[in-house]
Amino acid sequence: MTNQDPIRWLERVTAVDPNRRWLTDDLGTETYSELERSVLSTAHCLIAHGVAPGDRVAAQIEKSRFGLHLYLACLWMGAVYLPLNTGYTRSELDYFMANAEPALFITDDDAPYAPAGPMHLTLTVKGEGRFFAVEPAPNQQRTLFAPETLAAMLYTSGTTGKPKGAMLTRANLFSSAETLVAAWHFTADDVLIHALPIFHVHGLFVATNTILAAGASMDFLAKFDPDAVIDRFATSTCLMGVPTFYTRLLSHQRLTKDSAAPMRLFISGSAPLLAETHKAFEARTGQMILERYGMTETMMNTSNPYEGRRVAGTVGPALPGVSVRVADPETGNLLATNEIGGIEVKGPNVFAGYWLMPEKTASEFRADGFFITGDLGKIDELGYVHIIGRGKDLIISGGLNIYPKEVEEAIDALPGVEESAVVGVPHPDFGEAVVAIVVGTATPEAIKAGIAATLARFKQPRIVEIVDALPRNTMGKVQKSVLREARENLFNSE
Ligand code: MLC
Ligand code: AMP
Repeated sequence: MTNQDPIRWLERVTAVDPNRRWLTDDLGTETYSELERSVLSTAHCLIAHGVAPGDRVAAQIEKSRFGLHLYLACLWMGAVYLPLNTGYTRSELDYFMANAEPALFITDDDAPYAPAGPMHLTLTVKGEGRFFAVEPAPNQQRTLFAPETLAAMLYTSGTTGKPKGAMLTRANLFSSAETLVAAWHFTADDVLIHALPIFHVHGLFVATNTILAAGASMDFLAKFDPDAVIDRFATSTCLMGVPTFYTRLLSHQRLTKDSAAPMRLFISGSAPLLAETHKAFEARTGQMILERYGMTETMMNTSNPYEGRRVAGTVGPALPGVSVRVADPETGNLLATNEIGGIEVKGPNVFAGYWLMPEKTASEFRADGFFITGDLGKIDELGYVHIIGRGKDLIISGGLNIYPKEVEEAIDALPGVEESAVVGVPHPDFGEAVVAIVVGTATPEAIKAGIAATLARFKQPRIVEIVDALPRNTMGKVQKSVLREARENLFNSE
């Protein structure tokens, strides 16, 4: 059991090669033994602040190595790490605080938001702040936690209402990263260009955990910048990104066969990669992007093969140990090869349920333990999964999820608004962009200003249109597909 724990990854490297590089960032290089020391001292500060195993530690902090120390320190001492998108507004945070009841809330600075419940400390990207203004607890042996113990909680929104806290266990984190190391052939010699945020599954678990599990290294960039990423090709081996990374790289002249040659692997996920992007990238660099499919609740489900055919427009077969099937969304009956239905997943990667929502959790699992993803797709004769669409009303913009319902509720609460419909419209940079179609006397400007304080920037509509009425079907339901189709080319000229 003890060997099947994420903290073992760290101990495994420090036992044999303590001076191996963990990451390089703006502050310089950090070795694995330095990482271990930082994780231990951060864990002892958490304990000194009164944080106990099982307590939630919420953090809304800019990306830095100290965020990784905090995450791993939570794992070390058994707290549940709760990372929050830095774009979340005060009202979004109020909900998370009330729902998760964290013992501790950490931000970059003291200024904007002080929640009523938890202790509030600061931790900056330079590793300063009130978090360290405490005498660390005396050194102690690491406690061995059971694999099913909660390790992290990540909020995902829902089609019907408020965000849900997806509970991920130590076993989820461990099995997922171990699977990816093997599937994607990671070794200690790899260097990952890490340009994703670390408040989501992709940047925190798929990227960071896989590197840790392989005992490999990262170039840890504060954010995605195509120039900085291309600069790193010469000294790196792998990039993980959302499709927007690849479309932005493609619009860069410095992306060539030569510049990309030192890299062994480009991975894409979190949103559909257009087949044309896949093909354009191959034509330009001679390398095929490896697309995979995952979800906050399930970590990674499928992946195109490392060796073998990477098929554009598919997300590849189920990863080893993961079962993926397609079923009729209504009846749950299994469908045959190439039939389109709901994608369902089972395996050690699948989460333990939604925080404090047992009924919601139960309704999203089949009796035999398969999780209903809400994605629509099919499995072809070679076992490759094709994602055809979404059963859930969800927009994915630049790899970030937006639930239209949440945006509609914010708009509908404004004066001069009768009703609204929010849809995702094809966008050349973000894949999809948020557009609001509103009935009422309010102006687009007033609506944009009215929701600015309640919704994170990435959820706010790029365009607000005022119309006389929304199209409805005979049942009175708003026809979002009609609204979407009429706007297919809205962003083409951008
Ligand atoms: C930024 N903006 C966005 C946005 N990102 N709007 C919509 N969608 C997004 N994703 C806003 C900014 O606030 C800004 O607003 C304007 O758009 C232009 O910003 P930018 O400078 O172009 O954006 P940038 O900072 O470069 O960010 C774009 C990005 C970033 C694609 C690099 O969004 C990103 O790193 N996305 C990755 C998200 C991610 O990690 N997803 C994984 C989820 S886990 P203004 O005010 O200037 O108009 C998951 C599971 C799985 O899904 O399978 O992996
Ligand atoms: P999240 O809730 O942020 O974890 O987003 C998970 C959702 O992202 C999935 O349910 C899919 O709809 C979508 N997704 C992730 N990877 C892919 C992919 N490679 N292709 C298409 N959709 C994807």
